[in-house]
Amino acid sequence: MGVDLQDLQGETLADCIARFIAEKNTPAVFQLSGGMIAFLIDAIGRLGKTPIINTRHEQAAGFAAEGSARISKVPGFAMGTSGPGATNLLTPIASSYFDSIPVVYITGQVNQKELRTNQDQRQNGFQELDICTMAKPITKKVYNPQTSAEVLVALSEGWLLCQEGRQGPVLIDIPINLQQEVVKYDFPIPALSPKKFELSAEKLLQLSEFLFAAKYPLLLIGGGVRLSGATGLLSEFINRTGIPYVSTLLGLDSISHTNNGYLGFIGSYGNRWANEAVKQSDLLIVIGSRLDVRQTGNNISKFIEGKKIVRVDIDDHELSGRISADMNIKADISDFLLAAMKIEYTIDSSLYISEIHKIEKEHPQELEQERNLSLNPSVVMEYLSEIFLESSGFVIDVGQHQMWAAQSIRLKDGQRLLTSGGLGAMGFALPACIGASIAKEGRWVSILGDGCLQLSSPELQTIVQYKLPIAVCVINNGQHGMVAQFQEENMNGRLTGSREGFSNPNFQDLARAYGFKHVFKIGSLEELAKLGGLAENFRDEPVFLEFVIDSEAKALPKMSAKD
Ligand SMILES: Cc1ncc(C[n+]2csc(CCOP(=O)(O)OP(=O)(O)O)c2C)c(N)n1
Ligand SMILES: [Mg+2]
Repeated sequence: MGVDLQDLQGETLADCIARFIAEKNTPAVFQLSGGMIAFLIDAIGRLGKTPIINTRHEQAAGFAAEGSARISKVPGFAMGTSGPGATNLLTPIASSYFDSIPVVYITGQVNQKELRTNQDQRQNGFQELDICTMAKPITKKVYNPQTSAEVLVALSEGWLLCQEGRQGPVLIDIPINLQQEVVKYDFPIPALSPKKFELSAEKLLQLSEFLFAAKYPLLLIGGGVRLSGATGLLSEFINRTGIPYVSTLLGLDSISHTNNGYLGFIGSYGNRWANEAVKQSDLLIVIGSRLDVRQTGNNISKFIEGKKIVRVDIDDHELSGRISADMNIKADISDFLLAAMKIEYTIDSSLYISEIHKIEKEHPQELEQERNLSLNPSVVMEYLSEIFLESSGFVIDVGQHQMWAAQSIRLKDGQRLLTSGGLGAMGFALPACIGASIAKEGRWVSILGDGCLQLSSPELQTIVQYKLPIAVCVINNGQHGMVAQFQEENMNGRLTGSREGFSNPNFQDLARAYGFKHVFKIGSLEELAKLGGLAENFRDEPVFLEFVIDSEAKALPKMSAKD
């Protein structure tokens, strides 16, 4: 397997792994302890080069590693012990797979002597569990090494693989007896050749024909732009060509929100004017988005009606997915933009842009709500963008509050917005915000619903313990609002399990019990207005803000099931 023979003077495999991780400069290893990873964590601790961040749940460790990787661009590391520690990692593994985030997940495994000998035996060792089979469909690759040399190969290959092409997680399951072995080999250097792309002259010609024939070209920006590190190139492309643009949920932080050509957030819960911009466009260039149902609605023919569609994606499985385009370009987005900029093309879209902004003025987001609310969630989001204008970014959970945030938060250029896209996992925001905050200094803002907080509240302790400058913003509508809205529309208003039979603790008391010193409850516009003045007091400290929202507030406009 091409390993370099070297005398490593008595280093154990655990020591080698600790050294490997330290050399990679990942911001931290996120973990919850357990016997089967104790040697690994001990080695990382003794080496003292990589911070170990203890979360209160392995799921949180995984989400935090994902948050860290999204921000630092260095793959994250999350660890959990065998059995329940490993199964608790499955949700973040799926999350990083669907959103293409490079994370190395390491699970401890029982001693090889304790492993079951046949697949019909349920379990042999205590907490023995076949995590590799479970994680296989939600990783780029699982590694089930049998020797310490194979662990080294797994780590060096997995490290590259998670970042190569379409990024995503890998899992390495390491038996405890191997961790303690004295290793005679150093890490091999695996050969993974990055695939390069060139836009063929023929495709370039077709693209330019599409562009010159179009009256209303529009760019649809997805999460792939950030992933390929193409945000700078994209803004150059936009400035050069003058093509206006809309964004998907995951694309929101790859584009400028202050440029006049930004026509909003699209999709089932998108801004009315953004969806109108898509409808009116006659050439839609989709960059790094898989065009899932949340973006196009159920009615695909309505979505594609009256326009040519060009799709650019690194993954051809996405290109052959739900929407078939007039032209598919399999490419890394940076490579595509560089090639596309060779086309001498600009367009004056000012009329189209002003038509769309007119709709925005006539139907402002906050007036989409059906009735007067004591606190309008869109106004809260606009306000949060203002008072946290200087923050490094926003990390949003899953539910109505997620849509309110996506519709109304106006990002400053460079500011980040993270959320759980493909998996839509409640409980993502708080731990992912912890990871983001470990990866990059500055104020971070986590926006989460009352339901989501109850999936992740133990991580309030992690925030306080590590003194992270996170503003925890809870949008408390006393329910699983997104489900209640769905039930109201589809189940004759029966709200079983979402509002009925739902309860919250006193979040103010909870936050104080965890040691938050700055704890506020905001239930009216007057109280909201005072918040800006208070912000000075909690500049770099954890702060807990609870916004009380009427349970009747909805995520609107909403495409109907027929759209
Ligand atoms: C782990 C998980 N369980 C269930 C769901 C289904 N779900 C989607 S949104 C939602 C409600 C979220 O409640 P809350 O955090 O209060 O947000 P709200 O919709 O009220 O703003 C639920 C239960 C999910 N997405 N993830
Ligand atoms: Mg709620």
